[in-house]
Amino acid sequence: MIKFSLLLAAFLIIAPSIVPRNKRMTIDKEKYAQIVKAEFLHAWDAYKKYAWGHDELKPVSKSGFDWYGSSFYMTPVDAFDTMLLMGLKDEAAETKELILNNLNFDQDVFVQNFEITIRFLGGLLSAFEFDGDKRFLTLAEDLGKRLLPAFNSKTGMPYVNVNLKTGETRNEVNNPAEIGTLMLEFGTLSRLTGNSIYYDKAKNAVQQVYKRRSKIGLVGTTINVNTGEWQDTESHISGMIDSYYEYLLKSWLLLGDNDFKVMYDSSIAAVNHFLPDTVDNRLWYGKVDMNTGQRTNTTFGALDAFLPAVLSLGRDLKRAEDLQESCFFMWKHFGIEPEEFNYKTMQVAYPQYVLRPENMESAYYLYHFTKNDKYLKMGEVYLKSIMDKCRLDEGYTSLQNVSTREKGDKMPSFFLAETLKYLYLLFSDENVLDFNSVIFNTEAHPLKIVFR
Ligand code: DMJ
Repeated sequence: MIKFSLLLAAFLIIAPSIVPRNKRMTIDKEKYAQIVKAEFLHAWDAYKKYAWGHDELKPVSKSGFDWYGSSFYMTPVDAFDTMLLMGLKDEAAETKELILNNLNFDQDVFVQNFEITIRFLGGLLSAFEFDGDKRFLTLAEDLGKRLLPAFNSKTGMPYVNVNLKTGETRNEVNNPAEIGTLMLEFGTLSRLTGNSIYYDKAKNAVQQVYKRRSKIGLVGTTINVNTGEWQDTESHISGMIDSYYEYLLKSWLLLGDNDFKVMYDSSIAAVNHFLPDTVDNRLWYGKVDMNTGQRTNTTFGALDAFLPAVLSLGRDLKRAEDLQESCFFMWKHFGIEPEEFNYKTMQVAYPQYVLRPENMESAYYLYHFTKNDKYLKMGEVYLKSIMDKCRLDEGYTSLQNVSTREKGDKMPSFFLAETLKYLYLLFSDENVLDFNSVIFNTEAHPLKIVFR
C-alpha cells in the first residue's frame, strides 16, 4: 500500500512533465469566453448609444457613419449571428426587430457587390438558417435579385459596383477576390430559393478568373471584366486576391461541387510553389509576377493571416502551423499587427490596425484541428493587446499607427461579425457551434452544409 502511494505520488509529480509543455492546459477557456462576451457587449452598447440605426460606429467622434449616405444597418446585420452564438437573447431580439422593420435595399445607390454580398447576403442567410424567420430569407432574395445585374459584363465576371435600384453598373476593372468571393452566398441563396440563377452566375465568374490563370497557375491582382485582360499581374495572397482561394476550397466543402476542388487543388499547388519565402527560418508568402514567378515584393500583413485557416481546412496542417507561427511573430514583434510590413527589412509599409480578424480566425481553426493549447495562448495575447490598445469607453477603435498607437475613428462591422466571434469560438466548447456542420463565409457568417 505504502509502495503504491509512493508510486502514485511520484507519478503525480512527474506526470505534468511527461505531457509536452505546449499541450498542457494553462488557459481557463470559460473565463476567456466570458471576457470576450463582455467585450462584445461593451462594443454593442457603444454602437447602440452613439450610432443606433447607422452602418457603423465612429467611437472617437461618438457618432454613426453610413457607407452610402443612408443606412443599410451593417453593424446589426453583421453582429446578429454572433449574438445568437453567444446566447445574447435580448440583444438578438432587438437587433432582429431593427433589421426586419427597417432594412430596405430599394435605394438609388451604387454599392460594392463584394462587400454587400459578404456582409448582407451572408449575414441574412446565416440569420435565416440559425433563427428560422423567413423574413430574413425574403430580404436576402430581394438583395440577390438587385445584385444580379453586376454580372452583365462581356465575360460574366461582375463589375465592382451595381446600383441597387436601377441595376446600372460601374467600374470594369475588378480583382479575383471581389469576383470570386460570391459563391457561398449565391450558392446558398439558390439552394434556399430553388432558383439556380444565383449559383450559375457566381460559378461562371469564378471559372472566368480561373481559366485566365497564367501558364504557371497563378492569377494577378486586377482584371478587366469586359476584355478579360489582366491589368496588374502581381500575384500574392493579400487583399484583392486572398478570399478567391478561400472560396475555391469552401465552395467545394459547402456545396459539394467537385469543380471547385479541382480549381482549389491546382491553384493552391501553384501558390505553395511560387509564393513562399523563408527568412530567418520563418515562412512567409510574398509577391511574385503571375507569368514568370519572379519575386516582386517581400511584404506580408494582417489580411494575409487568413491563409493558415484555409490551409488547415484543406488538411495541410504542416504549412498552416508554420505560417501561423509567423503570423503570431508579426503580431508580437509590432505589439499588434500592422496592415503590411516588409518581412526582409522588418519595416512597416502600412501602419494601421483596423481591428481585423484573420490572425484570430486562423488560431481558431488550428486549435480545432490540433487541440494544441498554444493556439489558446495566442488568442489570449491577441485579446489582451486589442483590449489594451484599441478599447475606449465608447467601444473599440482602429489604430492609425501600431507604433505610436495613434487612434483611428472607426469600429468596422467585421469587428463584431468576425474578430470577437472567432475569439469567442476559440475559447468556447465545441457544442456552441459544431465546426463540421458549417462553412464560415469570409465575413464569418456560418452557413449550413446540407448536401452530405
Ligand atoms: C472582412 O470584410 C472579410 O474578412 C474580408 O474577406 C477581408 N476584409 C475584412 C476583414 O479584414
